[in-house]
Amino acid sequence: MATNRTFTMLKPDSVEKGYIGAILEKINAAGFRIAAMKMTQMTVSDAKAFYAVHSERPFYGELVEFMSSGPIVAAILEKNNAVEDFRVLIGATNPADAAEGTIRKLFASSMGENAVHGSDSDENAAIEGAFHFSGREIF
Ligand code: DAT
Ligand code: MG
Repeated sequence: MATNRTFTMLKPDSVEKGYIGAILEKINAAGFRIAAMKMTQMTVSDAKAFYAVHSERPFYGELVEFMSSGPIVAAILEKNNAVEDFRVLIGATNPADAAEGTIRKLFASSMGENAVHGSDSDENAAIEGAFHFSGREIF
């Protein structure tokens, strides 16, 4: 397993509820190194572009509205097998289906407001990281 990177966002619900510290603690405890991190807010057009792959899905409008509704914490995380291991750490998309101890089980309230984003492939991790960070912001 090569050391590699994934991209995450602590979504507006996590920031609003004061869960930034608790979620970062889980990420650190799972062995991820933080390569980049910032608090930011996506505009509606940012969120439309970020989630363009979902543009035909019925929840796209709701997703774009929610993800642009408040500040997020965006980060690039490094670890062996980063993409897959982070998906395990966050749990299923629907928190009702998420395994015990996962970030979504602990902190998410619904399918839409599900606490965190995690990239689904190395290719998308690179695209999503570059969406939010310039080269000078990645360490
Ligand atoms: P994931 O975030 O687990 O990769 P996804 O890529 O299928 O899930 O969808 C992106 C986000 O869209 C997801 O985190 C929450 C929202 N979403 C997905 N399916 C939904 C649904 N059926 N209803 C409402 N929001 C949904
Ligand atoms: Mg996804």
